[in-house]
Amino acid sequence: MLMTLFVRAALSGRRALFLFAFVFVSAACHAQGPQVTKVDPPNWWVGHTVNPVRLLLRGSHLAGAQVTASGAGLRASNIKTSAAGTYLFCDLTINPHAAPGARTLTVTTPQGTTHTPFDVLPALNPAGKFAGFSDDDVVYLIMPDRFSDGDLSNNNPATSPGLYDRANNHYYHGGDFQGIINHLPYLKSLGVTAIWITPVYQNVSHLNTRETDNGKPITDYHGYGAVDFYGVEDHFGTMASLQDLVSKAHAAGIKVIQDEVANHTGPYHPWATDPPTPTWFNGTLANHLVNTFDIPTLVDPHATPAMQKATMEGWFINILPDLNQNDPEVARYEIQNTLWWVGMAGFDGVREDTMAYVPRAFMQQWSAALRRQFPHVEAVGEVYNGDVTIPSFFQGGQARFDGIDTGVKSLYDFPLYYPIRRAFAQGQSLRDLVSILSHDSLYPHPERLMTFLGLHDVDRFMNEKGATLDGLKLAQTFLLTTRGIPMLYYGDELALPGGNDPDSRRDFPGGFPGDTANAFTAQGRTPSEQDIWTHVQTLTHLRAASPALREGALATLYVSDQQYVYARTLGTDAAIVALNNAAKPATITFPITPVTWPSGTALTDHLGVVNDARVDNGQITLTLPARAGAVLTR
Ligand SMILES: [Ca+2]
Ligand SMILES: [Ca+2]
Repeated sequence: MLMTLFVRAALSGRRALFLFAFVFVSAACHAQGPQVTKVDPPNWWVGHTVNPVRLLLRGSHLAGAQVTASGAGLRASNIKTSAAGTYLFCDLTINPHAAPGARTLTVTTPQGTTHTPFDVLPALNPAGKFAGFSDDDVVYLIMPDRFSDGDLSNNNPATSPGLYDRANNHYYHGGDFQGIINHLPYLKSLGVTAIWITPVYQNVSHLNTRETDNGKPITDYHGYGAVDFYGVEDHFGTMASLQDLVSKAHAAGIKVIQDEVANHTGPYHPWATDPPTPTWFNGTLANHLVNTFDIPTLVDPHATPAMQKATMEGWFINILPDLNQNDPEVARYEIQNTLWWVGMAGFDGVREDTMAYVPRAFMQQWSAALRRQFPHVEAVGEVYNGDVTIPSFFQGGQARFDGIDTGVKSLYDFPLYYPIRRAFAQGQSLRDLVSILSHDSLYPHPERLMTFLGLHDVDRFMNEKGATLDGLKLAQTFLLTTRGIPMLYYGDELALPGGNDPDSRRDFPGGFPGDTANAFTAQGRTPSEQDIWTHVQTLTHLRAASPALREGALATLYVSDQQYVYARTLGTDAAIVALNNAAKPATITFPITPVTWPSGTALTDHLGVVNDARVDNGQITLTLPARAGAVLTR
């Protein structure tokens, strides 16, 4: 910090002018030969489905440059340089028999030559990686900065100093990959089979003064402000520690889903002031539209492109530069970037942020490329809207009126999220849940929807009006027994409170030095935390043990304002879930068809609230306690 102040003070006066003059004169003396400061991607694989790979070099004096690759098996072609001479694109063809190893790219102009390294990697080995995810999984969302600090040495990196302050909820708190590694046994014990980690791209290394809170600058601890799509955020670790996390998660039977952003860059990305092509962004820093989030126009066959323009091309919160995927160079860069991260880290799935604001034709091209290289890797898209007719339009598996099938098989179930909150927190009718589920035929694959009761962009469940621990447990019972891929937000297994972002992103208790309680252990949890935790664990274990609860058909057996009973059936496996959302006990009778349990069958309630359930001539009569649910099997 002192050092930073000193440098700033030194640069603020006449000395800065002197330094500038020195650098300028020095560069002029060196005849302006080409310089390369960055190569995206820095490496690629032999035998990859993308061949040639398109390279983007950044530097200076690159206008008109030629590129040759030294060493066997590489050939550069289709070179294009930017007018300002700060970018060079080229195709790099990798011979299928090329030996893996270090290579050198030689960049030449009439003024000089420079060399830059490029690595050829061995063909990707899919063993134990790239597995995808499905309704057999229980997903757990982690914000790396807020989960656990396992490496104190990266809290205030020399390359991005002054951004660490646990007392400021807009600053980095020290959480990292090592913290997640340390708590893989905790996740395993909870019954988690996949983690979704928010973006790990390198974000800006200084305060963000363009996006402020009450006039105060913030940091991009959340990871959504990439300044380098090929860099790992230095507060979280390195590519090596990310690879370590993924391989240790895999060894524990836990998959890893990467969070990526194709729609925009962070405000400080170097491209924002110097784009690689004139059409790299929709608009410019000085002159662009603002995203109006008018998603309904995107599914409207009668909407004109003009009506959709601001939503598709506007800059998110007027700050984040909107990438133009209709520029083929952008599309190619972004597709390769996705394949690079999956290949490098070994991810099993990709979460696509703000998917609706990216052209559908691009999403189709992107998901096809992903599937070509990684046939099992799945993508989950964020279409932030509660109207079933809207997210369903974006789900892969079916071409829509525009002739496009996005190929993105999973989507977040925002339409089900809102009634979950209204019913189980606010005590409103359960009929709303049934009503949303009744529209499932609009989705090509309702079983692939990722269901949730909270995530990092909304208030915590416990901050919802009317929320109680019993209500949270009911919501979790529903989430983990209905159709779809259940996703848990870190800390909801402890009923962690939190209002608006960033309050909803509080540190996991026990994950950080000096924490007074450690909720990673049973001894460190309060009795009510332990109660919720055990409830979630019971449900994940039930789900793991029952194919019907994971993959079974969903059948509604009984609905009233505050009671809801449904069955999950798969072959001979079946479970019946009965929920009472009322503040008083309820006695209900319902038919069990399509479940075929014979009359007289005694049933077990795995949540321990009903102890005498029995089938009687195709019906069950149950008395449920106030605000409680039962999961019944034979
Ligand atoms: Ca740390
Ligand atoms: Ca866009």
